[in-house]
Amino acid sequence: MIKSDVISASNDARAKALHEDYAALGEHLHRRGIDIDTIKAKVASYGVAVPSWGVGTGGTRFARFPGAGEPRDIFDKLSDCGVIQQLTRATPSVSLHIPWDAQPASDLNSKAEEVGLTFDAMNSNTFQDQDGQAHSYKFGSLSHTDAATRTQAVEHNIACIELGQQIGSKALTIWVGDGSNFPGQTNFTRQFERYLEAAGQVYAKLPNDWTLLSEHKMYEPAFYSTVVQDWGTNLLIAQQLGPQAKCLVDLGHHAPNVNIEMIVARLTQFGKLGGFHFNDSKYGDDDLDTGSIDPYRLFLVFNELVEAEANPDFNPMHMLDQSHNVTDPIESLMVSATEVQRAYAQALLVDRAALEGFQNDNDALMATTLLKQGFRTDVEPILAMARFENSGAIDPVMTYRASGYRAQVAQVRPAVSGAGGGIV
Ligand code: PSV
Ligand code: MN
Repeated sequence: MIKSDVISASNDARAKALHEDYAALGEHLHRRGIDIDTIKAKVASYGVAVPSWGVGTGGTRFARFPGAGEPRDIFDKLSDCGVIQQLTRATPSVSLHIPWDAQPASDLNSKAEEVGLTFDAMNSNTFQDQDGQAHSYKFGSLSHTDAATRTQAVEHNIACIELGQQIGSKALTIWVGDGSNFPGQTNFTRQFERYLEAAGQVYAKLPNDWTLLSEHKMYEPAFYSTVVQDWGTNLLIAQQLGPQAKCLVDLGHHAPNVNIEMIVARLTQFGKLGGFHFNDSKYGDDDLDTGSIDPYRLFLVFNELVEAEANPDFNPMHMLDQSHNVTDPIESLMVSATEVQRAYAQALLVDRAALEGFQNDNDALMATTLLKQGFRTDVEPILAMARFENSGAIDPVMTYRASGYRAQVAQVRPAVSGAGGGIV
């Protein structure tokens, strides 16, 4: 964790300017009929989960260039996640990936308590073979042609639920890489039947207060066809399995230019939007930092979420899912959490009644200008004030750099070597 005097010193240097900026923005918003403190309160209570796997340097299939002081295990990862929460106050929970993070529940719980975190959705992994497992996932997992392989994948998912129950998680996210690489390799229908049957066995073991989140992705690692390739197939799964099954939307899992905010609206309308993996992308599943490529799209997604907020049953889970290759993962995750909060704050500024009026009058120009007005508003003083009042850092990245955290942990975490990808 970061020493509190480091945070105070950093905040002391910035507090006067923040108060001035906050007051100026408050006046500006007041003229627009918006109470800044109301927006700040909503932002302050907003949280997005950090992916445990995000705090290590990712790497591509070409190479991985590890940074100094990389976490050695889930306990180091939780320490890093604790720092992200300490400075941003926007990331109160962590989403685990099993078996990468498999450890006794009591150890996970005590570490989480020590660093002030809780556990979000559990992520199963049947896209990789694990030491000691009997059957390979080379040709699929929940949809494999071999019944014993499917059973192994089902049992792994059930084990994730069982561990999750002991650490306070309330959701299981299933993403499978199952698919095919050649036309003719698989029978699309039979493969999906097998998937539904196996996923149904997992669903049957879901505790009553849990959600099963199914995550679609267009391609990769399968390059010709993927079993759960889009939101349509995902919706079929969620409808087939039952009311506790919902769809998870990873922003990077669509073809370029797909209207993701509209997918969000559709799934919301039918009660099947279960959660998000936030990230950004330029070409494919790039896992770039949230809001780094297309912040307007992120805003438009939040515009749909704010629109749906009035429904008390609407409570999708929010998680980041990123891979960091050229930045310090802690810095990237802090900035990304802030970007998600920013999109939320900007969407809250949109006058919904006025928007509806423009829509009903078919005044396209005024409608879109109104949205843009929310997006163009610099809400940084709101975000910074929410952090400051919540004992976080006015400027998380500069405070983190001033703390020397990375150099300190590097002294006890041995350097790891970069693995080659072994590719073309
Ligand atoms: C797959 O690309 C994915 O988005 C899934 O959420 C996985 O759990 C995660 O990335 C980590 O590999
Ligand atoms: Mn994902």
